[in-house]
Amino acid sequence: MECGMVGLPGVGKTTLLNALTGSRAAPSAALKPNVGVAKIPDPRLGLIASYIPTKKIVSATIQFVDIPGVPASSRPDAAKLNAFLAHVRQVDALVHVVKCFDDGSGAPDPTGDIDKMDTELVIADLQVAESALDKASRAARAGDADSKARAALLEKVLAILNEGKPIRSSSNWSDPEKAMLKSYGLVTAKPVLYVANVGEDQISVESSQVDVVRKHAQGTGGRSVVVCAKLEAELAELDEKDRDEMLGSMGLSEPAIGPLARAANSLLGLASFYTAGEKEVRSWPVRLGATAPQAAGSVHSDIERGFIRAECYNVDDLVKYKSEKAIREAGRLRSEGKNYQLRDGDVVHFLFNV
Ligand SMILES: Nc1nc2c(ncn2[C@@H]2O[C@H](COP(=O)(O)OP(=O)(O)OP(=O)(O)O)[C@@H](O)[C@H]2O)c(=O)[nH]1
Ligand SMILES: [Mg+2]
Repeated sequence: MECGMVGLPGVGKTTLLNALTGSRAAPSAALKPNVGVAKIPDPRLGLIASYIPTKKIVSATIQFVDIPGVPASSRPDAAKLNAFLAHVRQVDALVHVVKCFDDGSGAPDPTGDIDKMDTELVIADLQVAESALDKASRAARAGDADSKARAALLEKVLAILNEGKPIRSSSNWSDPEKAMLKSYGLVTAKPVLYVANVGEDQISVESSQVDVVRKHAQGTGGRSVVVCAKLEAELAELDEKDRDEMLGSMGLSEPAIGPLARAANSLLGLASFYTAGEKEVRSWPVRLGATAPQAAGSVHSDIERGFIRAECYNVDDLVKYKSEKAIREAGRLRSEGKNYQLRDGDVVHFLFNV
C-alpha cells in the first residue's frame, strides 16, 4: 500500500515521513518527493511467534511518499501543480497533514489550510470530469450505450464537485458506477486520512483546531488522527527503552505509526492474514472480500495459479489451543476452497500445485 502525504508547505510532512519511516530526508526539500517505508506494528506477530518458534518475524509495510508542493499562494505555478497531481494520482490513499501547531508565524488555520488543498484537488477533478463528459456526450449522441451511462455518471460527479465537495463524500454509487469512477482516477475519490499535527504541549489536550480537522474528516468520508510530528521524530531516534519511557511521559501507549496504519487500513478496507512456520512468521495485508487464491497471490503468484486449498485457523485458536497440532485435534483447523474469503486474523497454510 502506498500513501501520499500532502499538505501546504511547512505543515510537517517531511518531519512526519522521517518519524514514521526512520528516513533522514532533508526538512524542507526540493521538488522531488521523499519516499520511506514503515513497518506496521502488529502485536499478533509476536503472539503467533510465541507459539510457533520461528527464525524471523516479518511485518507488513506501508510506503509513504512525501509529495512536495501545492504552494500556499492562490495561483500556484502550473508546472508544479501538475507534478504534484501526477504524484497524487499514483497513490492508494492520501495522508493530508494539517498544521495545528503554533510556530510563531500566527495562529494555525486548519479550516483555511484544508480548504486550500481540497480546492486544488476539486479543481483538478473538475477539469478531468468536464473533458470526459465532453467526450462521452459526443459518443452518446452517436448512439453509444456505454458512453450514455458514462455521461450520466459524469453529470453526477460534476454536481458534487461543483458544490466544492470531494467525490469520496458521496457513497451513493452503484457497482457499475463504482467501476466507471475508478477508470477516471479522480483524486478526490481517494481515501484521505487527515493528520492533525499538533504542538508538543498539545498532544493530549482537546483544541478547537483538532476539532476542526476531526469534524471535517467525518463530514467528508475521511478519518483523522492526532500526531505531534516533531516529538515522533525525536522518538524515532531513541532506542526501545528510552522510547517507551518518553512515550509514557507523553501519556502515549505507542508511536504514531500504530494508529496511523490502523486508520489507513480501515480506510482502504484492508485486513491482515498471517503465514507462520519455522522459517518466518509474517503478516500480509488483504482486501476484505478477497478470496483465498487472491490473497495467496500476494504471497506468490504460483500459489494463486496452482491453488488447491487453504488450511486456516484464527490467531485466537492458537492462543486457546497453544499449537497447530492441538488446533487440528480439536477440529478447529478449517480446510477452505477457492471461494473462501479470508478473515482478519486468519493464519493460513496454502496448498498448491504448479
Ligand atoms: N512545533 C512543532 N513544529 C513542527 C512540528 N512538525 C513540524 N514542525 C516544524 O515545522 C517546520 C516545517 O516542517 P517540515 O516537516 O519541513 O514541513 P513540510 O510539510 O515538509 O514542508 P515543505 O516540504 O516545505 O512542504 C520544521 O521546522 C519542523 O521542525 C510539530 O509537530 N510541532
Ligand atoms: Mg517537506
